[in-house]
Amino acid sequence: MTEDIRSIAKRAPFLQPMTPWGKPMTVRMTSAGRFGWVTDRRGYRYEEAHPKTGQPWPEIPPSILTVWKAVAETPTPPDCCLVNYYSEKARMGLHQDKDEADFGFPVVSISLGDPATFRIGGSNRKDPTQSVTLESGDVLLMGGEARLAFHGIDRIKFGGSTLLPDGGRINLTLRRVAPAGV
Ligand code: MD6
Ligand code: FE
Repeated sequence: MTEDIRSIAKRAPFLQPMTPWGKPMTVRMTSAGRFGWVTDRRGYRYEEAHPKTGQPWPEIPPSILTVWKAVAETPTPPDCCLVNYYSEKARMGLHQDKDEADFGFPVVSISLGDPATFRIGGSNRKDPTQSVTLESGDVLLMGGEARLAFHGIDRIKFGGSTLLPDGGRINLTLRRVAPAGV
């Protein structure tokens, strides 16, 4: 699967996303599938082309689609695989994934490389949170009531895995952006 991610990044280079309020994110991102998730001064959204190359995103590799088929409990395929790369100091603030059309579809996440402290709460930002360590190979599904739970990454344990030659962590999140049948 790491080879497949390398070929995605070759055609759709990792970007340093900028939040709508002008702060660079610490995570590097790219995508595969019909839609890629992007953020800049114009806000968070899905786009059908890479913002730098102008090209469509690469297809989602079969090795990654297999994970969705195994756990998502829907015949509808995902149309976005967001690829996040965390280097030593990268983190991701508490957020909800809610730019998709139908929250009946889950978000399926695959963690690779260094372990990370994942924090998850409820559907209100102020709800109490719990932390869990995501290790390389872990698959996490957020569906049903948890679909709109706030979540984020507090930190990674840099060098805690030897999977990636330069260290760090990759997280893949598979989503269905468009409604079923579109
Ligand atoms: C991460 N994950 O694990 C960030 N979103 O690096 C997410 O933001 C996420 O793990 C939706 C569903 C599952 C996730
Ligand atoms: Fe998320």
